This record gives sequence, structure tokens and C-alpha cells, in this order.
Amino acid sequence: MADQPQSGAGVKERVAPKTQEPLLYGVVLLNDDYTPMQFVTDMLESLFQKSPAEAYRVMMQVHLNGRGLAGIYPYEVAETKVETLVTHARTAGFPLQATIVDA
Ligand code: TYC
Repeated sequence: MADQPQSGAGVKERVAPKTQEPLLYGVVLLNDDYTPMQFVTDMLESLFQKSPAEAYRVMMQVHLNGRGLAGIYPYEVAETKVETLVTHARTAGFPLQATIVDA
């Protein structure tokens, strides 16, 4: 049939998926000497949806090793998590810091 596209004649036979998975980024908490352990644990539970045991484990990882992964998100979500975390920390008078890294 003359009207049918012929395979191998420059017609795309496979089409790329229309949606792409978003790139993911890690929110990494940084240690300091002043933010209370309980505050960090509470934020890991409330903002990063960690169980109490996992929140404590991550907090201790940061306390002992200097940094630790709080969660993995699309970039804008990671940015908002950091903003919310830092706002809560400053309001409470603590210097807690977090950074965004490639996941
Ligand atoms: N090092 C802090 C203390 O001894 C606890 C702490 C843990 C601070 C994790 C920040 O991201 C942090 N009170």
C-alpha cells in the first residue's frame, strides 16, 4: 500500500515516553554543637516522615559523622524541605544547617 509509512524509511517506530521521571536530590543535615538532639529528631519525624527509630538513627549519624541523609526528593521539594527546616530552626534559635546534593 503506497500510503502506509514504510519501516526503515525515516519513520520513527518507537516514540520516547512523554513523561520523564524527575531528577532526585538528597537533603543532607549538617552537624553543629548547639542544635539539641531532640529538635533534630523531631524534625526528621515531622518534616522527613521518619519513624522515631529511623529519626534517632539519622540524627546520631549526623552527630557522630558530621552529616547524614534526611531524604531524597525532586529538586523543588528538597528546596522546600531545607527552607522549612531552617525556618523552624532559626525560629527556635538553633543554627541547624542542611544542604542539597545530587542523589
Ligand atoms: N551535635 C548536636 C548536639 O550534640 C546534635 C545535632 C545532631 C545537631 C544533628 C545537628 O544535624 C544535627 N546537641
